[in-house]
Amino acid sequence: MTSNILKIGKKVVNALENNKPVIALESTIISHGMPYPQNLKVAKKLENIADSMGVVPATVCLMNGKIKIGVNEEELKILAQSSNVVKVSSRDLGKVLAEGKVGATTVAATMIAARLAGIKVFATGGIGGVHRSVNDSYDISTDLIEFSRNPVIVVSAGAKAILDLSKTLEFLETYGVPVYSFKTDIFPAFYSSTSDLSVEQINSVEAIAAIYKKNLELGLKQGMLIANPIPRKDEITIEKMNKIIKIALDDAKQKGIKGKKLTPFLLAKIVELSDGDSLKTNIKLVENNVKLACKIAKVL
Ligand code: PSU
Ligand code: MN
Repeated sequence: MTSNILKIGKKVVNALENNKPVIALESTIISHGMPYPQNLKVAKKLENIADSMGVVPATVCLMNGKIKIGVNEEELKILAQSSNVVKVSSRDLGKVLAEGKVGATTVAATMIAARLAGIKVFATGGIGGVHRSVNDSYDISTDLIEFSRNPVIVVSAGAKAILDLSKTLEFLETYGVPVYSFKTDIFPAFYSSTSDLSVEQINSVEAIAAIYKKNLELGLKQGMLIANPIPRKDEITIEKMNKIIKIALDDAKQKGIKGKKLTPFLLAKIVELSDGDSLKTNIKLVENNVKLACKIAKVL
């Protein structure tokens, strides 16, 4: 289904019409999750990885009052460089479209866009979730809600370690969202391949596709979270990360940073505190997720 609110790139249209594999990619990670110029390099690299695997990449963003599904190099540059790009989650979509501003889509908004365009698989770094401060702040990412109402398979390195992972998993369970870890029963913690939480293990892309198809047959609207641990050689251990995260969280609290600014603030602070190591890890894990998403898209 297309509508005039979508502007789908030629390659993506062609792939969707001919039943060729497509994956969606988000743009908040480019505009608000990583610093320039690494963000631009990463955005291009992710598209290249998909291309080289025979899968059409569809980076999603908002421009000129349309949801763009698939962007060109010029548009990637704007997303990476401009300081006026709005972080767009579900509730911001209508407003930013009405105003014709440039918007970078979060996991939540990208899932909506993927559903509208008929894209079934989406790769990101780490999804948003229940924040550790939830008891005071009530901060729970809309990403989790959109998982309950958009039938899209999202490949993520677990959930961002800045979150309360246990509550994040409980929330997803309450909303009926299937969560599987790929080739392990441990739920990974973004920068680290392990955590003290376990989820159901899934061992093949065929098994993922089979479950997804059954869920569609059942008329279920929810998506699916595939947790893909970062390779051991690229990880930062959870012990090391927890120390850094604690300092970043304290800093955010002291500065009174809340709402949609919190996640970008924490990510940037963690890059600073880890001397850039967290950025390298972040890049590796997204690349790893794109590869798995491509394999899933090919069997679907
Ligand atoms: N994963 C990353 N970097 C990011 C994000 C995810 O590696 O910047 C973004 C995603 O777009 C996710 C968003 O949807 O952070 C969550 O923001 P919030 O907690 O405000 O819902
Ligand atoms: Mn939030």
